[in-house]
Amino acid sequence: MLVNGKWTAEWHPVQSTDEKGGFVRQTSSFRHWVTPDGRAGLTGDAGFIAEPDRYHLYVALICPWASRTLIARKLKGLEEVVSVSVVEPWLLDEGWHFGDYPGANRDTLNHAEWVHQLYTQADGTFTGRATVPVLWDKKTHTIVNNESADIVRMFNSGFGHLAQSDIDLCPPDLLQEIERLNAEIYPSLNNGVYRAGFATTQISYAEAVREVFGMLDKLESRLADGRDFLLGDVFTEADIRLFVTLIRFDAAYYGLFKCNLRQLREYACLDSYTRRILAIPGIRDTVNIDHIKQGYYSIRALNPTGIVPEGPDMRAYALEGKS
Ligand SMILES: N[C@@H](CCC(=O)N[C@@H](CS)C(=O)NCC(=O)O)C(=O)O
Repeated sequence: MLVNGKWTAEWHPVQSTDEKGGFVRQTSSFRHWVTPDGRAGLTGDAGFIAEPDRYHLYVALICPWASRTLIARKLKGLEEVVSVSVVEPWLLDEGWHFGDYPGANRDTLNHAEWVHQLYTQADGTFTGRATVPVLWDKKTHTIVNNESADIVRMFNSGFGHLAQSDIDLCPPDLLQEIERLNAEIYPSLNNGVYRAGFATTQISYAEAVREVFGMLDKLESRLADGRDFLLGDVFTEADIRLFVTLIRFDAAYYGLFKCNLRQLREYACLDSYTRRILAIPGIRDTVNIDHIKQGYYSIRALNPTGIVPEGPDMRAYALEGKS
C-alpha cells in the first residue's frame, strides 16, 4: 500500500483482519462524480463534466469490482467516450502492473508502470491501497473516483447524451429494491467469498461460507419463478453486481477461497441466469477466465506454490479457461 505517497510492500490482504480474524475491505478514497453539466455529484467536488475523450478507466480483469464498471461501460455504449487500460493479472509486491501479458496493456496515457503511480500522481501524499478500478481525468490529471459502485452509477446517468445506449441500469421505480438487494448480496456473497478466502480463523471462515451459500440458496429460490433477472424482466445494476461474482465462482472461489459446498453449475436457476447474462451482447468480452485464474491463484498467502489449476472446464459457458 501507499503511506504518505511512498510505496510499502509490508501490507498483505490477510493482515487486514478484525478481532475475530475476519477479512476487512478498505473503503475507497476518491469520490468525485462525472455529471452531464459538471455540477458536483453525491460526494466530492464539482468540475467533472461529461466530455468525450476526457476520462479513462483502469481495470484488472481478475477484479469483480473493476469488471462491474467494464460491463456498465459496454452496456451504456461508452466505449468511444471512456478509454480503458487493463493491468496484468497478478497483484505483485508493488501492486498492479502494466505490461504485455495477453489481454493486458501498457499505460499509454500516463506511462505508469504500476497502478500506485497513478495514485501518487493524483495525490503525492496518498495513504491507502492502490486499488482498481480507477476512473482517471485526462484534463486535470487526477483520479475522479476509485469506487466501482459510484462509477457504475456515473456510467449509467452521468454521461447524458454521450451514452450511446438508453438502457437504464437503475430505473427510479426499481431503485429501492436494487439498493435493498445490493445491501443484502454484497456482505454475504460479493464480499462474503473474500471473507471466506481470507479468514484466518476456522470460525470466521465457517461463518462466511454459511452466508455465501445461504445467499446462493436464497437467490436460487428467487429465480425459480422463471424470472429472467433479479428484478423481473429488466436487467439492472443488481444483476451486474451479482454476475461478476457468479462468473468467478467455480474458477476461483470454489477452490482457492474454499467455498466448496457446491459449484455454481449445481444451481440450475443461477446457472442459466449466468448464461443468460453472458449472452447479452458485449458482456462475454468483459470476462477473461485466464486472468481470473492467474490472478486469484497467484495470491501467495493462499497458494504458496502459485500453481494455477487446469480446471474447471468453462466450455459450457463458451469461455476459455486455459492456465
Ligand atoms: N471499493 C473498491 C474495492 C476495489 C478493490 O478491492 N480492488 C482490488 C482488486 S479486486 C484491488 O485493487 N486490490 C489491490 C490491493 O489491495 O492492493 C471498489 O469496489 O471499487
